[in-house]
Amino acid sequence: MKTVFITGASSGIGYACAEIFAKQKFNLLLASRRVDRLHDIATGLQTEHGVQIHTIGLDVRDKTLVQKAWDELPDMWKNIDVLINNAGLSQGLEPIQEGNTDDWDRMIDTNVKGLLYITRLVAPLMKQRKQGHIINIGSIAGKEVYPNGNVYCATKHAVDALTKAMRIDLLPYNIKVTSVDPGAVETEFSIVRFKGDSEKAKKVYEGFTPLTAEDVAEAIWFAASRPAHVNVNDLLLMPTAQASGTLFHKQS
Ligand code: NDP
Ligand code: 8X3
Repeated sequence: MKTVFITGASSGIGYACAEIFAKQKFNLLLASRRVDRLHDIATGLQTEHGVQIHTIGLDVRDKTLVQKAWDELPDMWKNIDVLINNAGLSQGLEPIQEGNTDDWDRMIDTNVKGLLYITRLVAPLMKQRKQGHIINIGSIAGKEVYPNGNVYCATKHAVDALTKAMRIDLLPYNIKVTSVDPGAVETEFSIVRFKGDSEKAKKVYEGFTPLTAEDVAEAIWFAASRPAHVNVNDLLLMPTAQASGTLFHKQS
């Protein structure tokens, strides 16, 4: 049985990935800060699909804790076939001159440094086993920059650069590296961006049909399930009603 490691599995795209990979009979290693949610998810998926599931309460920003969690992980869980670097967030939507520097730290530490800390631990074992697949969740925000998106867009551009860099560095070791880059997906993303303001978050998705977390998980599964000789480098996935980071065809 293969193992997938999903960061940010407590909601949205990460949770949808947990469901789809469980259905495909992968064992699941699930991480996020809200460990209670992970336990509920694990119980549900274990009952439904009979796969093995291990949960880790983890803040990917904390390098020391990430290392400790890895050191304490039973060996069988370290043989990861697919790593989905999904944990991420946006905080605030202000012009650069008004930005909150704590928000900037949170985004850079989670979306860039967290992804690096996790990859640094998983990639050496993939190299040793001469197999593996790293799937980084980028964004349309990693392909273009939109008003007030400044630091979030910068972090997703960094993910785009790191995906390309990983593909080069890991080339000799039969390790696939993919970026999956969605446009607007209705998850907890906007609630987090607007710091709990659900009304403001809901407005983002009014007047058009956004992607669902399941749509994105299906694209991720497509990349993960190609034959051994095929790598999906980059998969940009948009709602039909979205043409760019900010251009939507909305019905009033
Ligand atoms: P959600 O807010 O629903 O999920 C985000 C997940 O990341 C949660 O499970 C959260 O878990 C986890 N997470 C956040 N910070 C940390 C941390 N410091 N350590 C560990 N886990 C963390 O949003 P999405 O599912 O939409 O987001 C998933 C990814 O998709 C992100 O990288 C996001 O940037 C990207 N994306 C989202 C789009 C969208 O429109 N929704 C579009 C393009 C890309 P917990 O809070 O329990 O730690
Ligand atoms: C999330 C999508 O358009 O808010 O990455 O940047 S967007």
